[in-house]
Amino acid sequence: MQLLALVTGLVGVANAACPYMTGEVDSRIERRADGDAAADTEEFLSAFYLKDQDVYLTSDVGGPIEDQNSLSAGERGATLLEDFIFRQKIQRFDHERVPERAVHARGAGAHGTFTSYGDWSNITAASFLSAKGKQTPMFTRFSTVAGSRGSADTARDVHGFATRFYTDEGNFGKVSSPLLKYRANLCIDIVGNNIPVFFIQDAILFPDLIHAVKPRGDSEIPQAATAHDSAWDFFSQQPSSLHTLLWAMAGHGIPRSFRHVDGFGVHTFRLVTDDGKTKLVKFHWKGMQGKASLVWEEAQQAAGKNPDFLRQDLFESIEAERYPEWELGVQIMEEEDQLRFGFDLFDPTKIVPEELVPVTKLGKMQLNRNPLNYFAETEQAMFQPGHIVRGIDFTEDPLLQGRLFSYLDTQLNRHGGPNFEQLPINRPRVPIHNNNRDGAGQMFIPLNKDAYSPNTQNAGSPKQANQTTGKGFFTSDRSASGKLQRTVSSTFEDVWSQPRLFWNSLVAAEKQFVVDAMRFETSNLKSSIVQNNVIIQLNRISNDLATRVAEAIGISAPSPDDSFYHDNTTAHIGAFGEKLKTLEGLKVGLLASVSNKSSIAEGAKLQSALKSAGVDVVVVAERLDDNVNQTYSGSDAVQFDAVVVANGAEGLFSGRSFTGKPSKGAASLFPAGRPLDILLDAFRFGKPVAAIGNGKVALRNGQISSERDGVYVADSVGDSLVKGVKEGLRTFKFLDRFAQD
Ligand code: HDD
Repeated sequence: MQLLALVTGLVGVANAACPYMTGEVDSRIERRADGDAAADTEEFLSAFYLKDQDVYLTSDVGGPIEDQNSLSAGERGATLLEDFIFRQKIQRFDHERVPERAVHARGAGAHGTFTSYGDWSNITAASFLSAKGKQTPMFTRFSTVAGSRGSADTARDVHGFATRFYTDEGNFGKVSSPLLKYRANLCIDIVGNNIPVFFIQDAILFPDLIHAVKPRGDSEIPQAATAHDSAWDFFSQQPSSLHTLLWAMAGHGIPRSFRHVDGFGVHTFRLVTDDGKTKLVKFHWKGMQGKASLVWEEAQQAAGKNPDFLRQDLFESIEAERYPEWELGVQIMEEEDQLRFGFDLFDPTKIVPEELVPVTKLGKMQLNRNPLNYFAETEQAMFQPGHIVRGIDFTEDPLLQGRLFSYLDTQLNRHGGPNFEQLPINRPRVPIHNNNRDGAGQMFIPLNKDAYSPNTQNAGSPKQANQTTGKGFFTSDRSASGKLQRTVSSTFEDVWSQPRLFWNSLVAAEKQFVVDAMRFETSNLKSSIVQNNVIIQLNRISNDLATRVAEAIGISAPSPDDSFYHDNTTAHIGAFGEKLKTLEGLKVGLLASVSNKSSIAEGAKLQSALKSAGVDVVVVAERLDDNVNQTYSGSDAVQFDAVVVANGAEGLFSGRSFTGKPSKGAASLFPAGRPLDILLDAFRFGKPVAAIGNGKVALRNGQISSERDGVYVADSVGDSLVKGVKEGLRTFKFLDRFAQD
């Protein structure tokens, strides 16, 4: 509180004994500060909050101002250049944007807490893993890769999963400012994706990959899509991309929500103990919600109906105090295992199958605080794989090595100078003691006039820390030597066996989704050379896959190219076919009618039955009314994870949408046939559907057999309906609904 008053006073905003704790934002702030490690983040960030209740408008330098009209010479006269109020306001507006991220521009973030499951000092000196129950504040940002900042959330893409830990690693400097009263905190970022592998093996190819995937140079088309010639030209010329591509074409490219993805650090990293012993590890974030994905038609609809599909889900879940959680795990390997599994652990296009090395769970992340300002927190969060702490070290993976340069460079570009680490969301919560100086936007006032080392003038300070004194950062004991060369390691050459492992491991329906996705993408290509090259590459993974895609684009079935064929499989690799672990935050649409009040009353009954599972029931009717949440005109199947037709609403479902005529009176309230469309779309998108009492007429009109899996019929909202809907939601997608070649 004292801190808040200090800062608000400094920036000229009226301050009292914090008179602002009212309203939506304030309740969020209060919730943010209630006892866990994130309260640390909260207290720290609150020093920077600007609150505008009951104060006068001021200029940027603090004088109270009026800004309703610009200053002019006479009532009709020209506007005067001397109007500094006008100039400042317009100029600030003109400078509101910073460059969007070159990739991963579209995203959403949240604060959270990491809790260690134990004392892991046997494998790492990292302090945030040093004790059971130890909590560390975090900030996590999810994203898509290819689209611009305003692109639709449900474009098919790899999804970013960038996590930052504000850890309490070892800087023990003297605290000199009330703004810096926090114990030492240092950031570690695991900047990963929801797919465990990457397109390329050498960072020097990253601009080529991104130029190929991004829109073409002349028309800037297409937005957030890979279904164009340059993308597939690159993929088929650079077959290291095939493995990641296959994951993206499967369900992982179109997740149901950010809450329903797993995350991966992708590279192999090193963990280092206090006495310098190293292990090689792959980082995993295992979602405690389970994995769930959309299907392509649904994702396309969602992109138009609600471009904010993913960010809205995350934001609303956290607001509703349904906090998503992920367990941080590591696959632990020895230095001598680098080539042991038949591939190179430093090749980022490879997974280590969990049958070979199981995942050891180290702790849990819970996301429990929404940002209070999107720009200041999420947009200005600047992650770097180079942010590591003592106890974690890099490896020779050439993709990782290149990233260590690129992220720092990109932040310099986005912020326009080197002081981006001083922004509240990026700032380590410690007094910074070094001889780095100046630069645009310096927020500190360094008092040491002798900014060099070694020195005697400042009694040798800042002193050098080392492993025993000051817990200095240290690098593991590794060496590098070799003849200079520009080459791909021979241990990186086989880029087909693992895509085949992935393909072999999918359930049949998800294989079909991959085939359908590839057909969609390749049928959008103009170049038959590129199309042929794609089939050649797919054929090195699987003749079945290649043949099925080729058929759709008029290319004759290729003969098997079987050098890399095998029958191995691995578990839990697909996005479909496994039950959800929790139903929290899922939505059921109850399709009701205002002309029959009892149909609407079923909403409350269903809601109370599903409440304990965290499922929300949304009552839909012709128009807004008591206990009606939304109208048919504002509703679509993509908004719901299951759809239930209420008893008494069947009159709205007369015949198929393209032939049926809606009943009189309702016609002007919603597009013709919308209720039936919602039901039919829900069914064809694989969702559970149900009917209560006469609501089954709607199923009949839609030619949906109540014998099908995931279709539930009951006389009333009772145990059997609720059990069915819950089971249906857990299954999430009924895969028999999708035709297979
Ligand atoms: Fe990257 C952003 C993930 C390879 C260059 N990357 C970025 C973000 C994620 C990833 C999640 C968004 C962070 C945020 O939310 O702000 N990138 C990856 C993964 C990779 C990868 C998992 C491979 C294992 N990236 C990669 C390479 C390069 C980059 C090889 C360049 C040589 N990535 C960038 C970047 C971005 C970025 C251009 C854009 C914005 C930013 O860094 O902060 O520097």
